[in-house]
Parts: sequence; C-alpha cells; structure tokens
Amino acid sequence: MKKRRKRASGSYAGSPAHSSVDDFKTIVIYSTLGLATASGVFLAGRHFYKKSKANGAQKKSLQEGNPATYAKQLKMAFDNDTWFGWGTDENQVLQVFNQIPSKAFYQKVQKAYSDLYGKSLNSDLEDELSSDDYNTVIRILSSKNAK
Ligand SMILES: [Ca+2]
Repeated sequence: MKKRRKRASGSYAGSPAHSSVDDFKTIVIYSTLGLATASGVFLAGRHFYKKSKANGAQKKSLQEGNPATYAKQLKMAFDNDTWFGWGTDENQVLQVFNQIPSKAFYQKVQKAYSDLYGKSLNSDLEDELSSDDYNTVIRILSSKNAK
C-alpha cells in the first residue's frame, strides 16, 4: 500500500504539459502492448482449444472402443522403424494391449487389423516383438476378461 501511494504522487510531480504528453505516450505504449498480449492470448487459447479438441476426439474413439483405432496404433508401433530398416515401439504395443478391454474385444482388433492390412495381427506380433515382449503381450491378454 505504501509503495503504491509513493509512485502515484511521483507521477503527478512533473510540469502539467510534459506529463500529459508522457501520459499519452504511456497510453499508446500500454495499449499497443495490451493489444499484442490480447491477440497472443487469443492465438494461444485457440491453439490449446484446437489441441484439446483433437485430444478429446482421440480419447472419445478410444473410449468408444473402436477396434480399428487399436489396430492402427499397433501397426504404427510395428512400423516405428529406424533408418536401418527395423525396429518396433514395444512400449506403444504394450500400452495398446493394456488398454484393450477384453478378449472378445481383442478378436475385433484382430479382425480390424486383417481388414486394414491384409495380415494376421498374431503373426505380425510374433515377427515384430522379441519373445519376451511377445510373452508379455500374451500374459496381458490372458489376464483380460472374456467379454
Ligand atoms: Ca518394425
């Protein structure tokens, strides 16, 4: 409180003509800055809105349990190859399997995978994963409810 009063009395101490020019400058500077900040906030806000909307759509399709979404995520993880032509994102594969709600649902994912890519998901899993990771996937699947 004390500081504020001191600053306010200081700004009224100069000659009246000079201080009104200074005030005008201050107004121009602050309104320009204010405008820049406002449009910056607007753009950032719009960016985050768009992003959260996209995330929302993605979440929704997972919650709705679209088997094709899971099949695509697995395929993307399989195709996460390095420049020398091989590689798989094992963590992504395991994450997808953790999200799959049931054994019955996994069968739908298998169907979606073969519809999309013309290949068997099981044999691609065997090809893409180490035997340890493959066994982990099987273990995750066998712990799921049937439906
Ligand atoms: Ca691969």
